[in-house]
Amino acid sequence: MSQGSSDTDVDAVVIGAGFGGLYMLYKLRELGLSTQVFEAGDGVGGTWYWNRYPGARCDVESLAYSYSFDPELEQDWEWSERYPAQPEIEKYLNHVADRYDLRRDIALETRVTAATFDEDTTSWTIETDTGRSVTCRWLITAVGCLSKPKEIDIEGKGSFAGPTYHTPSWPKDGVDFSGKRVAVIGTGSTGIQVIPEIAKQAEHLTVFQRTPNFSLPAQNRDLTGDEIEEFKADYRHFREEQRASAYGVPAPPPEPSALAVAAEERNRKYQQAWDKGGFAEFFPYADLLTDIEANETVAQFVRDKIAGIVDDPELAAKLAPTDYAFGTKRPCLDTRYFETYNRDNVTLVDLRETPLERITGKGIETSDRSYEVDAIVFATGFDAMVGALNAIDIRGRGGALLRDEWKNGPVTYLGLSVAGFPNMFTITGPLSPSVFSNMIVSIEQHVEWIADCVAYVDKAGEAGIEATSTAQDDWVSHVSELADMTLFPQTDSWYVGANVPGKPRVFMPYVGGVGFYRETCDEIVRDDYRGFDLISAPQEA
Ligand code: NA7
Repeated sequence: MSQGSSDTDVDAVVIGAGFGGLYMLYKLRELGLSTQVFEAGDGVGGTWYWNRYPGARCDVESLAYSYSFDPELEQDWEWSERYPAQPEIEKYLNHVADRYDLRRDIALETRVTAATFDEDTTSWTIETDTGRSVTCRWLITAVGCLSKPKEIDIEGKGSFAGPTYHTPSWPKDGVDFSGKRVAVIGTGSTGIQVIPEIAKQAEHLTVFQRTPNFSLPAQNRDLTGDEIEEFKADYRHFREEQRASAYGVPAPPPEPSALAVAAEERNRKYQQAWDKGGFAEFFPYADLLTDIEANETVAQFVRDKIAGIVDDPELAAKLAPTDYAFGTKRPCLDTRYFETYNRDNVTLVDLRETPLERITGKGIETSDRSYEVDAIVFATGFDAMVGALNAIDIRGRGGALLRDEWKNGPVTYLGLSVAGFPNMFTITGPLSPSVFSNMIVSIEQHVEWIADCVAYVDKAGEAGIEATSTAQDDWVSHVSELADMTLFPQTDSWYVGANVPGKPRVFMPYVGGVGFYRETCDEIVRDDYRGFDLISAPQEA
């Protein structure tokens, strides 16, 4: 047991049993801490437990989107495809849970509803929807960045007589759309993955698009035994490169400016990236996300591709984004998404021309007509970055409620810690690289940093640790100054909360890159946890 704490039921509580929660449990056990993980789902996997809609697939390559903490695990596990599909990632996480005997400390089907800090004992009381309550010294949230679905903000959403499906809570047994007229609302990463799959099965698919998205071909395929072997032979080196990279995916260093080279040369590079598939090589110039003119070169390249794929020029124009910079809304990776619109059984409804007015018993009404359908699929996104944390009544010093502290947008120190909420850590919390990176690289870095911090406090014989508000203010300013150097804040995206009505407009990820961020976090540790105060254990009477 850790020292310096009051008597608590367990040393640590971790909320969530996805990639973050599972590894956190593993690390806390390594430190000898007793840990209770609470997970709302009836299985482990987090994002990859819930998002089981047809076509659900990660857009980071499987060999990179996996744990690096155990070289034996990465050697033993065999990925089958270049980009892993949901069932394979879920299987991987179940394997991890079994391999390290993690399940005995995970309470499934248990949602944390409240967490309250007690200043006298430097401990937390955690409450759940099953009525179970636990006290702990350390509270670690591993709730995911895109895990709280956005409330469906469409009039009449409950009035449809047929079945409705929400992509983040897809039925485990799947859905058969054969012979059905299906509507899909939403064309973000999820819509772009689900639409080609439903189109293959449904009698007719009508896609309701509000904002077109830039999407690139994944060029997904099966991995060959030889390439896996070759990759695994140098895995450790690859992991080093991941950690030092900008997005947790090694990429060639960018040239300074897209505008400094001839159009033919630029297009040659974009074409090369297009053929290769994925995002990694799609940003070959450093100014693509800082200079709108430079950005336009790649945006136009993708628009031309859409025009080349979609047979009907009018339809192609509707599918091509024109009013925001490429990459400033999360770009998507697809498998034959634009090609799907060449099918006879697929119709696109452009909600910018004819806005969606309401859902009725029979289907969907826009400003000019109604569409009768047999099933509706909502792929309408998430209350990103803060939604899952704000859904819990987290009370820190003086009973302050976290979501009140965040009413003007999230404030954190390093995206890891919040002033006034001692002994609480937020894995991939807002204002850390998180969604701006290969999540697994960021998760591992946070988990290891948190474990080191807990060990440091224990070694010092102290009861806890807490971010100072000065350090937090400085971090919040730093994150927003970095973002302001880019084109990101100008676009209405979930990065700035623009997809959720009433959400404060704050750019929530850290854009300085995971390599630089890691160095900053490590430097803070070397500086005796600069920006943190230690909390002394209460004196015995
Ligand atoms: P996104 O990217 O937020 O996409 C949601 C889509 O749903 C998007 O096209 C929205 O249009 C659309 N939407 C949302 N609400 C409505 C209403 N009321 N009417 C019409 N259309 C609506 O979520 P995803 O799940 O696709 O992807 C989230 C992330 O998960 C993704 O970026 C990856 O990182 C993984 P809008 O753009 O708001 O006009």
